[in-house]
Amino acid sequence: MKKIALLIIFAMVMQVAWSQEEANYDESKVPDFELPDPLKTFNGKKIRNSKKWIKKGRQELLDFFTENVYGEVPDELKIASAQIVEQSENALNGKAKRRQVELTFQKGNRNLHFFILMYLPKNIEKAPVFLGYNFYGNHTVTEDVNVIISEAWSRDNPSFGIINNQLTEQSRGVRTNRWAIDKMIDAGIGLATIYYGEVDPDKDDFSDGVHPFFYVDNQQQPAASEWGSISAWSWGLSRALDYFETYSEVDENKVIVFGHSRLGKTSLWAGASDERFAGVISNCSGCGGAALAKRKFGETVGRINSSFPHWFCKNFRNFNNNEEALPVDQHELLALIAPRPLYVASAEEDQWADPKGEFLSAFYASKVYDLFDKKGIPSDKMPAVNEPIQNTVSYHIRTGKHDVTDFDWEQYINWAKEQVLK
Ligand code: GTR
Repeated sequence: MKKIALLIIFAMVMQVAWSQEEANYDESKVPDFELPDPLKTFNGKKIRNSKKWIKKGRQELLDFFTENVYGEVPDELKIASAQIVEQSENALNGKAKRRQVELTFQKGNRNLHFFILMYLPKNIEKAPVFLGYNFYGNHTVTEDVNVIISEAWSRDNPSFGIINNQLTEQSRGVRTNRWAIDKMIDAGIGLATIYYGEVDPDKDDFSDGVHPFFYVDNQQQPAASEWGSISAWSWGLSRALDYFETYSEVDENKVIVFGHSRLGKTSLWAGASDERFAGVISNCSGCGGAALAKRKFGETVGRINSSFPHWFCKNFRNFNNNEEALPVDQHELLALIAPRPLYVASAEEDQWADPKGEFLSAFYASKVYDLFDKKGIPSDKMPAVNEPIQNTVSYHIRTGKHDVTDFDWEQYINWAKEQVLK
């Protein structure tokens, strides 16, 4: 008897250890799961029209994701000052206007600054823009020598010359391949980008970035339902949008929020939680982004919460190795963006992010778009590689790895022109 009990305990321990270490990449090992229906309320009532969706379904899903996944923003913090610190009418070989704006936030003796770098088409008075964070500073997205180098903390990356957590001249232009700025400008769309580390350094430390602005008494970190870093980064995107509402050269009604990977999780949450964003793009966002959690394919909830304990709110840990217990899944995050245009993209070699889970999520979210007579993903059969489906909800899977490529931008630009800007 004792032996059997010991064996059972051993098997349980091994199972936990296995689920923490091994990622599943085998479609035949994807568990059977039931996806919650976005058109049913938590207590099982059917949602039949867009009005009911907005009032009831959307609201309770938004509340759930806020309190249990990304975390709530504790309070309001408005822009204290906005200053154009540098500008040119003749940037990018005369193609575009360049603006660098410093936003400052203040509370007590705390200050936070972040810089928005903008390239805007010259011939448009009020330009639509793609707004997205970059990973290593604004000066990495272009060779332009005028772009200010951020002084904020950065993850080291010796291949970009980033050591001692400091960005330097050596990393100028190292990420131009991820930002097809010329193509955007040629299409009449500007780019606004921010270094995400200025809003919240990407490390498990809640003493820096925007989080401490709201601590009460001796609080050292956010409460279990309060914001992790993804929610803090989303907050920053919304503040950039606040700025555009006051700024004449950007059309605040045509801001398309974009992000890759962890910053794709961020663009989705920004688009879901702030309905002012006109369109949303998720590039290889994976777990905690577009990918369905219940498939447990590639990265899982337990894995992401242990590798990156600061990204989500603490309550999300209740679902570590326990995705079955989630009353929602990520297709419902996507549905929160309806009826606004949404683009989900994957890369064939990015199995860690579960391309199929990202696709199915867009497909199941389309049900909510139907309520608004907006066209989503018409079938649950994945399209062939490099063959985009472009509707109000769009999807593509391209060849290649976890990255942002010219192919991706060409699709986003076409879709933006057709679905967002028309
Ligand atoms: C990975 C992480 C992914 C993705 C990626 C990134 O290590 O597991 O969820 O966010 O980082 O942001 O580059």
